[in-house]
Amino acid sequence: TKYSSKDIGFLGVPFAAGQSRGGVEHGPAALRDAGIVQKLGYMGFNVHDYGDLKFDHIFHDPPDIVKNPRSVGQGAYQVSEAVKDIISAGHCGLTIGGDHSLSIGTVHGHCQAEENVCLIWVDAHADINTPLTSATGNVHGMCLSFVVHELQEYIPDIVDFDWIQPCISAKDIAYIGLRDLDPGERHIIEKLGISCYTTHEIDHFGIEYVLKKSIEAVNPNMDRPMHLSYDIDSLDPAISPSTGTPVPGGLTIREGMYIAEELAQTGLLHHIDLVEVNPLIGTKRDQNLTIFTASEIIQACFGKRRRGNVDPNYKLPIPE
Ligand code: 4U7
Ligand code: MN
Ligand code: MN
Ligand code: MN
Repeated sequence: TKYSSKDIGFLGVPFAAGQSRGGVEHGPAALRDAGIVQKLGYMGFNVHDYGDLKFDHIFHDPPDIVKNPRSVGQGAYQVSEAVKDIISAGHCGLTIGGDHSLSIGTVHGHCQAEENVCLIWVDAHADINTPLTSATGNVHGMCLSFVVHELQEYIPDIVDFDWIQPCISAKDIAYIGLRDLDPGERHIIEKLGISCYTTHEIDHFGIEYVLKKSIEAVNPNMDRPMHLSYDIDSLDPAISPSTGTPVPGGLTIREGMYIAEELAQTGLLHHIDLVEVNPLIGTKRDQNLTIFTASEIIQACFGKRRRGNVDPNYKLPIPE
């Protein structure tokens, strides 16, 4: 199948077992209620709605080395199968979370469907703890460790995680926006040489330089399909307060939009995750603001530009 930039495979993932706060499972419904499917339609996309995944409630899921291992392991498997179908159908995937543990599934499914995928991870956090370096046991802070080849000797056996095939190398990952790293994560980034521009580097070099270098790091010839995993907590809590692990000093809306607009212009984004919107956190204003921010970022990822968009065949109306 040939990839079509005009077709979006939309998938809701109402999933929360990768972390400890209730509400993040309502992210897909909140963005649907805000009209995201229609907005992408107005932009000229054919939106193929794959619905929201349904997860069996697992009554007996005691912690292993991680919390909720069966729920996360089985849930991420469902995500992987769905994303594999979406990418195999030639669509550009859009997955709305849900907590970030679902990205085990999106990255895995994407890599099953096409070769040579590279990854841009926009987040306050590196999400690359191993189950043994994690201080919390929450899988949303470990998702990358399960899919990165170089880390496999550090990953213990976990019930319902045995289906995961590592599929990404350290050189295929570029981090942007990090500002809250655990010691094990900092060690892994340095040991494996992962491209990493924290908010410190954004302050120093500016977002334009940081994004250019990040793209060059993973896609120097601009010939690889790109997977963008966008954690809403990468942005400053002033514009995205309703999220489970907010960290002060985040990306401005302009930096966040710049990343999305520029990546859209590459024409190489084959899958986008937008995760960690928790519509139950904060005031009504906080919730609406966070959902609005997420909706604008998603549209920018699909080509909506602040400079304005116009059809090349636009005709100026003439008075009668
Ligand atoms: B998110 C944390 F300890 N590092 O591992 C952990 F600070 O998907 C946070 O980026 C992880 O929101 C945050 O639990 C995961 C913690
Ligand atoms: Mn995060
Ligand atoms: Mn994250
Ligand atoms: Mn978070």
